[in-house]
Amino acid sequence: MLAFDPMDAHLYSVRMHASLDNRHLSGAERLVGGEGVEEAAASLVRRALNHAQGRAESIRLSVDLVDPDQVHFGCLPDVHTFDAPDVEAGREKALQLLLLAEVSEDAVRSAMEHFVAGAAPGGGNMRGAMLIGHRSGKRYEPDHAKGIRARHMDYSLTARAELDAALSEWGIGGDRLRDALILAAKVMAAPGVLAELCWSDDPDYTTGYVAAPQLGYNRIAPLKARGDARGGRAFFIDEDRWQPEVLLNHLRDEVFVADGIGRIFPPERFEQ
Ligand code: WAQ
Ligand code: MG
Repeated sequence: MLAFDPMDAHLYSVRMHASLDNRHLSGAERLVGGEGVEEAAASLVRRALNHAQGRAESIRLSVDLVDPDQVHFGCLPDVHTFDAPDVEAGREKALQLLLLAEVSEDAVRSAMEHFVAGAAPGGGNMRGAMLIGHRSGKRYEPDHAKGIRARHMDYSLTARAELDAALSEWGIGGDRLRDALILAAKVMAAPGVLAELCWSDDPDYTTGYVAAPQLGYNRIAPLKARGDARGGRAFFIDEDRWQPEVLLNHLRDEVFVADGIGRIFPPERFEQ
């Protein structure tokens, strides 16, 4: 699979962006040593060509050498999975978890209302995340269509293999989970971020999550109804402490490689 040796001084970012009718279809990134670039590029192209929501019309690949001073290693959060009886119960569970992470009920409701309405101007999906004030629920991201995008994160070869093995014991896994988990790991390490809420804009993917440093990565199914093509991401920021430049530098420019996994808990079914 991926070739990545932490001692390799030459780390490359290999990024793929696929579009259809000038719309974003799929995007992903791998961080690999020089000898892994070719395979990473091939696997990303394969992924773009096999996307469930249509055949890519245009696929762009970029390969960039990463500044070694920007590379940080860290562990993945614990993974919990909650199966809710319905969307309402799932969202209530998400609210309860976010309250534990010091996010106000107003801020949670604000984020969810934006997801439901379509958080981009005109009611579409955003390309990145909203930045939501933890008390006021106010939006701080400068561009409401683009949002804030986190990038430059991946698993080491061993962490990826360990994760896949641990997840498969409970019959879970896949690209989506892997991508969301590594993104959440980077976001929860960001200075000024208290928690994250996400559900996909893919109409067939109804599982979402709440992530926070003290709570880990909490998958909740369902957070939306099947067939609903709206989704989003909110990074809840501590309005008393966050510093825009520091946060954006972390999310955009620092390079995060997970070289160890957390605990994977068995899926838990709950009733209201
Ligand atoms: N940085 C910030 N926000 C992003 C990024 C990014 N790199 N990529 C996507 N987003 C935002 C954007 O607003 C999308 O509309 C929204 O997130 C949802 O993106 O089983 O698949 O890629 O544990 O559709 C979560 C559960 C799956 C996974 C989430 O999100 C699991 C998912 P999607
Ligand atoms: Mg999507």
